[in-house]
Amino acid sequence: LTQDDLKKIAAYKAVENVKSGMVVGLGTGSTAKHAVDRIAQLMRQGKLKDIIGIPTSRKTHEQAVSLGIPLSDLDSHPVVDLAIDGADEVDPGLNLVKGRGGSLLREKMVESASKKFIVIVDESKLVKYVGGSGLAMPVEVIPFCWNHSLKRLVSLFADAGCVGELRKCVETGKAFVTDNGNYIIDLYFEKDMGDLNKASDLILRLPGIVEHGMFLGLATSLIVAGVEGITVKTK
Ligand code: DER
Repeated sequence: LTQDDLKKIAAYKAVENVKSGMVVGLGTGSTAKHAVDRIAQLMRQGKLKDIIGIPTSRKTHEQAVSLGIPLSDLDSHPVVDLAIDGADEVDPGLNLVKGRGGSLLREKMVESASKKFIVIVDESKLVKYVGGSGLAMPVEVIPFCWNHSLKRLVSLFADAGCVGELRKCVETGKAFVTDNGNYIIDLYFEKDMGDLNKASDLILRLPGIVEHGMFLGLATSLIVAGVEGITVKTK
């Protein structure tokens, strides 16, 4: 079983929760891609009808259009029945790190408007604490004085051994620009940052910060696909 097989297994399991007539938040990333494919497949088979998709990125919007999934947005559907999305990290309390694909802002807007939010991951995403993978915890910032924002963010978490860097496009070497025209500062932590809600408040209080990639208390259930099988954890 490859990692992508596991992602597909988790995604297909999550889509069992999609019922005809639902407004469904469509996630972004390589795991969520399988869920979107599966929804379209069930629609083609006539097993799912009257689905309205709310995409969490331009990329997912394009995928859904190519698959013929009818789409809308939060202006027309301020409450979403079910969102299905991947994550970069999941801690034991179902807190997430998301956004390594750069879509965290629209993902968080959709997922915070959803009655149910199922996170789909392969087992490599499980961590003991948020930031524990040693990989990026993304923060979306306005481009204006991004380096100032970077320094203020890093100084907030100095005792967690935090460093930060502007996310760049591999091809161009230029700053990565999100769907919303903003930049991303990737933060890396050596140690646990402690109280996550406090950390979230500190980050969002800084002028120039748009949103961060910690999804606290948003997920309502978790589907993990591992080599030993699937586990489902519901809050
Ligand atoms: O960027 C994102 O938020 C993605 O959902 C990410 O968290 C998971 O991406 P993956 O399924 O490709 O690992």
